[in-house]
Amino acid sequence: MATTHAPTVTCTGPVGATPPHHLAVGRTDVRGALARGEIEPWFQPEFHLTDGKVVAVEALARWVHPTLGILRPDAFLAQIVKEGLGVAFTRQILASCLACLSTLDRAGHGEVAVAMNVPWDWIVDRKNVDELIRLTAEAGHHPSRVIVEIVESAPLVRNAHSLRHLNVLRAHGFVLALDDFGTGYSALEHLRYMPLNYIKIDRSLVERCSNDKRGARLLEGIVTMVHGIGAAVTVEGVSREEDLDLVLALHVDLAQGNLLGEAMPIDALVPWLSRLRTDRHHGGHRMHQELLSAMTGDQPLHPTHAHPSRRDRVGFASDFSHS
Ligand SMILES: [Ca+2]
Repeated sequence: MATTHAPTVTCTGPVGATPPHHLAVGRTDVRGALARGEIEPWFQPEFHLTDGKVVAVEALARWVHPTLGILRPDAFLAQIVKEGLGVAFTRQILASCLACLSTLDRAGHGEVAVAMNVPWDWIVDRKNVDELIRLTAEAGHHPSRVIVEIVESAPLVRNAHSLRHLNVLRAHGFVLALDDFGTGYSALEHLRYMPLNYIKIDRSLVERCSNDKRGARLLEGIVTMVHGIGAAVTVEGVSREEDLDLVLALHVDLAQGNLLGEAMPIDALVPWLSRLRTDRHHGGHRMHQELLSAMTGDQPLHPTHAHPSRRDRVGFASDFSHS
């Protein structure tokens, strides 16, 4: 939804640079930025929690601003929509996502899928759906490597067209996810009729849950419910060790967050994935080894860092179940 005042946005520097700080951004020239290619997707890894492998990367738009640094979508997305550039923006992100898959293929990471955020009103228009199918085929990628994350900032209108389009995408092999579940307009009712593969639980439900037994039990119930309809659960916003402990204990399927890997440009993603793979073989990546150890119950490879076993984590889950 468009805003009429200058928003306060979070702005971060390059990967590995200074921590986030806040800037006030006034009127922005998003049209020019799109034309100049200044707005591009960065990619955040999503880990499967049964084996610790990166199965997908989510495309998150970043405006590489010439003077203000790296701007997140809350600085410019509303303006893009306000200026009627939403479809062009999504098309541009899609093209970058397909190019990302080609780059990953060339680098030997053909097992990694890409997830892109798609507004509900984009799905409603059959032209967009057909374009997604066509461009994916032309790029030579199997649709199963494209995860469509359905997002909305207004109530979703259930109608025959949109349902048919979702079923068309599923029939072609695309992976469908409902984004930001548990907040805003992402309602329980959507789980009843949408042909979804994944439900992405909003970060707000995970934050503070490790210290909030009521919140953790709610999260546990959502995971059970989603598994009950045959879909998988992704949790966003895993940013602390306690968050990881919790999602492992609750049998969440996939996790994403700055603790596991921040969003990064494609040029940084490829060496990051390659380094992760190498370190996985040699036992050198601290975070990843801890993740693997936690999932398998193996002893961590870093004896100086005490890490609870899987059995301990089950006990951790029981704390929430019986309190
Ligand atoms: Ca998303």
